[in-house]
Amino acid sequence: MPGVLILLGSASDKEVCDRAVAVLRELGVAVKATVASTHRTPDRVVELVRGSDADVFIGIAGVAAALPGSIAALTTKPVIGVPVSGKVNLDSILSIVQMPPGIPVATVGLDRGDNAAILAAQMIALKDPALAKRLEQYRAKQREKVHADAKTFEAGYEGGR
Ligand code: RP5
Repeated sequence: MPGVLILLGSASDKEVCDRAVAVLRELGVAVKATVASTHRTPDRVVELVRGSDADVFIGIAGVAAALPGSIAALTTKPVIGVPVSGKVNLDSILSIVQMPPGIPVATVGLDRGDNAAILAAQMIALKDPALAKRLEQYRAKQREKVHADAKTFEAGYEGGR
């Protein structure tokens, strides 16, 4: 399946995955998501990554979040890592961002499955003009929302005077 393969370290990361899947679906990007823990099921991670024809991988994991790095070790395709929040937070961020030289993972913010999805779509859009156009429209929608919010916000203050 060309598109995006998302691996979650645990079903407990589902909420972050849902955000990524929602954005990818909105952008019309094929996506498959499944649970595969690099600590608890290392063989499953190897099988899934080696057997995948995805263009981009997203690894979502918390605590000692080795999953995105493990995916990156198995492929030369781009890997995006999403650190999941927990009791400490910096644990997952540093585990994903501090990759050794030669095996990069593009790391987005804590729980930012949505940004991982957009970044993945931007990568795929380099060779997909129709997707590039949908990304432009997605950006335009965000712009319009800020303008609308600004109007509502200002009107709220004017009403309070
Ligand atoms: C990580 O450990 C997972 O990605 C999850 O964020 C965290 C906790 O996992 P569970 O104990 O909820 O399965 O591997």
